[in-house]
Amino acid sequence: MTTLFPTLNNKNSAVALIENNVLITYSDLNEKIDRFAKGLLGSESDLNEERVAFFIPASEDYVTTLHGIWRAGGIAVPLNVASAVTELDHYLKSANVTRMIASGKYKESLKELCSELEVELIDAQEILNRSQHKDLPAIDQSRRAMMLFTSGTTSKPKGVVSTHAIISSQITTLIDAWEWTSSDVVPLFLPLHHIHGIINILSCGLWSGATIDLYQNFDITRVCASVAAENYNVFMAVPTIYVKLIQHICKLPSSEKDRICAGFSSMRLNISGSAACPVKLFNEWKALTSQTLLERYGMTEIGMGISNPYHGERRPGHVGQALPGVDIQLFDDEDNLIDAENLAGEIRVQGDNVFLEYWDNASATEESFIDGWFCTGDVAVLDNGYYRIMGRSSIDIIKSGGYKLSALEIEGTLLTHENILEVAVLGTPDETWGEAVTAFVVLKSASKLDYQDLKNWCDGRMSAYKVPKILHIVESLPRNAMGKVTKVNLKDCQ
Ligand code: MCA
Ligand code: AMP
Repeated sequence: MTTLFPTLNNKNSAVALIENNVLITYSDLNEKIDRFAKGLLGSESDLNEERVAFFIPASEDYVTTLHGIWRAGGIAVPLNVASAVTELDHYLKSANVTRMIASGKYKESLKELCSELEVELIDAQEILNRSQHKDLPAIDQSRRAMMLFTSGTTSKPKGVVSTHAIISSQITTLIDAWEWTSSDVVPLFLPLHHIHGIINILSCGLWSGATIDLYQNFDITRVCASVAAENYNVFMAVPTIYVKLIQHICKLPSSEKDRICAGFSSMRLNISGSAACPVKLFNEWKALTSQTLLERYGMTEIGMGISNPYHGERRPGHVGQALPGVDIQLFDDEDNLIDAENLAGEIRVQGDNVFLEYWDNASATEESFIDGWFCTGDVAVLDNGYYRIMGRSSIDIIKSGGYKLSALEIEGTLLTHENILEVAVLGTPDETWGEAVTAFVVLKSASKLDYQDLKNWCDGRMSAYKVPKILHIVESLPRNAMGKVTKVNLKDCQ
């Protein structure tokens, strides 16, 4: 039998997952994954990198499905359960998915789409009940294991493919750097279709033999109660969550506030990532909880690349240094390596952590590498030995609450509104979200549109977190001599 994670075996009686206060041991989870993998295989001996999609919130079923697909030799395609169903069409088609796993209300919501696309929609439980006695395939580490979708900028979202070896490298690097152990207990409330939730929390936790307390969404009251009860010793979140926690905690009566702050203070580690952590936030969190946030930098295509140290100086406004085994260099616009401090350049990455390919898109894969370096599109400087992120090379990428959003995708949807003639979308600075999706709209003559109309119209047409937070109706959009909208000029039009 192939066990890809060393802790997932029949002898490990430690608690792997907590789901709604129910404790699930590693051995129970292992047995279930085994059964699931065999049920999924049916009469086949190996899924041979079939893309199996699943639409499952954080739960034992999610973990069983992910690992079951891995053990059966498939490529796991976890989908965002907060997506508008219309957005899933592209993912299923571009990954050539023929089987999708979901249950309950999630399964219901997919019935129409799956039948239209001739995708078989299966309940996780049904697969477990199908169990057959057979051997599982031996999985070579070089085989493809997972496909996560990155937001498209100029094109539709692309499937980022990683092998088992890449995933192992991403996990073990972080376990060493952040000193994960089997005594760790961590809450997991981030979505499970991105690296932050899947690799940094779920997989590092399970690989280490730690305990993961599962949340189906960021339930701030429950999180704070568990922190106050000192249930956790590690906490990982995006900056927006720390902002929300500060706002929430500071409104509470002082006895409750003190218990929650003491809970955070007693932890061994609080990490922030997925978006820039403002220095103000770093300082406020420290003042409130006495925790020095560890900020790190990553990307779907590379896992984590740069991190402040577990021991040593964690410098506010900086993401730290290259993680062991990850090569990081900055390059200028002419592709020359920058070997001096305080000169801005694009972050490029090499290492065992870097993804294999964009699925079925050799040209996009090729374009994203220069001389073997993966080009992130993020701009940074090296400042006294630590990297500081300066921004992104594309104004069309928005980071809102840790989600990377494509301005062009949102514009494309808004343009189908009958009253909208032209639209430009960009991220504008926002204390809570980092950047707020802001739409500048030119209306068709004699048309009207207010914010609430737009918000209602977006419902079901795009994921709720992509819906513009701000609407500006403008007479025209600024354009350059070539007729291209100059979005930078819009920043002044607010
Ligand atoms: C929710 N809303 C948002 C966002 N999330 N608006 C903009 N941006 C968002 N990210 C809106 C909802 O549409 C809703 O609007 C209102 O906020 C309340 O929604 P709710 O779901 O209750 O909010 P929440 O639970 O407080 O969610 C905020 C969140 C969530 C927990 C910060 O956005 C989140 O989980 N973000 C993390 C995403 C993540 O894991 N990213 C990592 C990818 P209305 O009320 O108007 O309907 S990056 C990555 O993996 C790389 C490798 C890395 O470096 O880590
Ligand atoms: P994604 O492609 O969704 O995985 O998002 C990755 C992007 O998030 C990176 O390319 C960065 O732009 C951004 N990011 C991640 N961590 C940080 C950080 N600590 N500071 C600034 N930006 C970050």
